[in-house]
Amino acid sequence: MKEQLRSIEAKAQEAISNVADLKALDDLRVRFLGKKGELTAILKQMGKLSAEERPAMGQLANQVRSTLEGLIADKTAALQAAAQNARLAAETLDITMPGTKPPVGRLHPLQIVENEVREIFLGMGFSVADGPEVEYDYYNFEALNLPPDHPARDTQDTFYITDNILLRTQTSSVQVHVMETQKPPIRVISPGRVYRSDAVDATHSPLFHQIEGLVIDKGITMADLKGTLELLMQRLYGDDCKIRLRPHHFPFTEPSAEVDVMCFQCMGKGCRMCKNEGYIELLGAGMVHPWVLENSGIDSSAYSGFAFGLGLERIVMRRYNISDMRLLFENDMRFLEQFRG
Ligand code: 2NL
Repeated sequence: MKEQLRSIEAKAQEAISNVADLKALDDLRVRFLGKKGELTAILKQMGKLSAEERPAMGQLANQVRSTLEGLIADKTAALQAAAQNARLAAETLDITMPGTKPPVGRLHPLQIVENEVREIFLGMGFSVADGPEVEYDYYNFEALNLPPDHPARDTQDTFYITDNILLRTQTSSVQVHVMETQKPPIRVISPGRVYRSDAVDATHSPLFHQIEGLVIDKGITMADLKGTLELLMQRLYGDDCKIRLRPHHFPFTEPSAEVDVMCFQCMGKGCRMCKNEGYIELLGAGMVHPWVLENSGIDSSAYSGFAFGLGLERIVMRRYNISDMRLLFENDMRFLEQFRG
């Protein structure tokens, strides 16, 4: 029996030292020390021993049991520590690693330049006026000296909702609302979307953006018009930028002018970019026609004013050297991500 105990002890010691996980270790505990375990089986045979042998054998059996219990406890602790270390190693967190950046949107190039133009005019004491894109024919055409049969309507063919409701072709409509509701002095700009029934190509889009300006006060002259637009262009393109006015015709202004800006590539000398002109056409302007003032209830004998309209796309394309207007409307992220507002 003594040999049996020693042999169980040796077998158990060997098995415990080789075990690799807690589950297997617990199986060993059951196998050797459990109710139906090998050690228990031996103890059940104690009754067969003589009274002299029994105490020594009992002592030995208890010693073996406590040795094995001690080994199992140590092994449990060792396996638990190893498992903990493995987990710590696997879940290591390097807090010096850069985080994952959430994608951040940016302003559209049209919005970047519109904001710049807004700031420039706010600095000159203008306010910003807003109005409907779906507009009455009256505000878009008639109030601006464009009666129903006027030939200039052909160049601004638009989308009609009904006979007298349409998508605005210019933001002048907003300024007619301003003239009806505000008394001079008036200093406003009206940026916004406008529509024309044009086919899409590199320089045309049925939807584009305009910024119009309107100033009405006593004693406003063409000099105010030129000074204001010159300042705008110098803020946009640099202090040595010059502008040039050429006579033109718009139904809503008299006199009217097309405004050219000095080519920044050749500084007015003439190059490929400006087709040897030295200047590039950028916007239209003029003194508000007296009938347009009167249409909106402003006394044209007391007040005068100037107005201008510029296409935002053209300014943006010049600024960023963009050759095709479609790029501004296709929402291709590879294109849009290049602009910083
Ligand atoms: C262009 C340039 C222009 C205006 C817009 C305007 C507005 C009012 C009264 C008079 Cl309320 N004029 N706006 C003036 C001149 C030019 O736009 O090329 N338009 C077709």
